[in-house]
Amino acid sequence: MTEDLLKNIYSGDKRSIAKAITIIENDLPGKNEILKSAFLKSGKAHRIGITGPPGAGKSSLTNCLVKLLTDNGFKVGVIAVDPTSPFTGGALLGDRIRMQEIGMLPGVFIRSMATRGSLGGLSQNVSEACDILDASGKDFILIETVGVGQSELDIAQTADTVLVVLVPESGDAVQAMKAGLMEIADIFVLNKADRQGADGIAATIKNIIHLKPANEFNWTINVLKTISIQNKGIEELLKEINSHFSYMKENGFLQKRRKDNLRKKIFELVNDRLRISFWDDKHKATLEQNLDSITSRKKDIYSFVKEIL
Ligand SMILES: Nc1nc2c(ncn2[C@@H]2O[C@H](COP(=O)(O)OP(=O)(O)O)[C@@H](O)[C@H]2O)c(=O)[nH]1
Ligand SMILES: [Mg+2]
Repeated sequence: MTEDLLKNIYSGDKRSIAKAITIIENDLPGKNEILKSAFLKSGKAHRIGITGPPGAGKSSLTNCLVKLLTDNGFKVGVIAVDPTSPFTGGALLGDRIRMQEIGMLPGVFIRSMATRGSLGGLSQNVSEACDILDASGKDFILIETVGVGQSELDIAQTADTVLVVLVPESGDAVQAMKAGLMEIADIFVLNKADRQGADGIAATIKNIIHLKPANEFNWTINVLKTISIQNKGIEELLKEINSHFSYMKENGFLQKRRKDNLRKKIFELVNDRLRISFWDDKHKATLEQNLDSITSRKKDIYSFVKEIL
């Protein structure tokens, strides 16, 4: 059964891809077999992280890029990590409608992954979904995340190329710096360049880039202006994205970056497995038996930790 599913995924069948991602998200039977097989088939796609503050135009830009890429004959996968509002419990309707439209294009697969309060398992799920899309033959995978929390930055960093999207609003660049977005950007996109002050903010961002020491890859970070609602600046942006990928590949940096990402992922997986297997009923009971004497300071926590380990 899983074998058939895998075969259909590798032929690019949308429903099978969707099914596989659901199996991964919900930890359903077959998950391991799918992941193992897909991992070995992946590694060909160019993964692009698109991050930035809410409302900057990440979804609009994603749409423009998907259209341009499909026009050029490429197959594209999109993973959108939607902000889950605690009040509505869902992504913005406008985003969803736009996403559905491009999802109809041939060769395009779109998937939203909800944050569901905790981000813990999310970054694993997202990178696993990317492996499925990669194995299904997508040339490009776009990962849209809101750049606010550490885990969301981690998701963006599983990409080969990271776009940080900002808008010409006062304080935006400063906010982005505080949120750690400056550190992960390979390309800055100043979207909503139709608004006032775009040139000023672009200059500010350029100044900030120059103040920073060059990163290990010595890549020149550029600031590109776009107006995604008018489809302006998108071709130039794609050119820059492709230049970055070529640069990374030709200098052996892509291999290095992917190695670093995989090392991190393996650490995470081992930590998770150890934690889960360690806290079995026996160890939980031992903890409960000792908590009273620890709370009343008859026993110190450090000796207990050593003991239980
Ligand atoms: N004026 C202007 N508005 C834009 C532009 N790009 C996106 N928007 C609007 O900004 C809002 C947020 O865009 P969206 O793509 O959902 O942002 P996201 O939250 O970063 O994904 C939407 O109402 C868009 O129509 C642009 O280039 N110029
Ligand atoms: Mg969005």
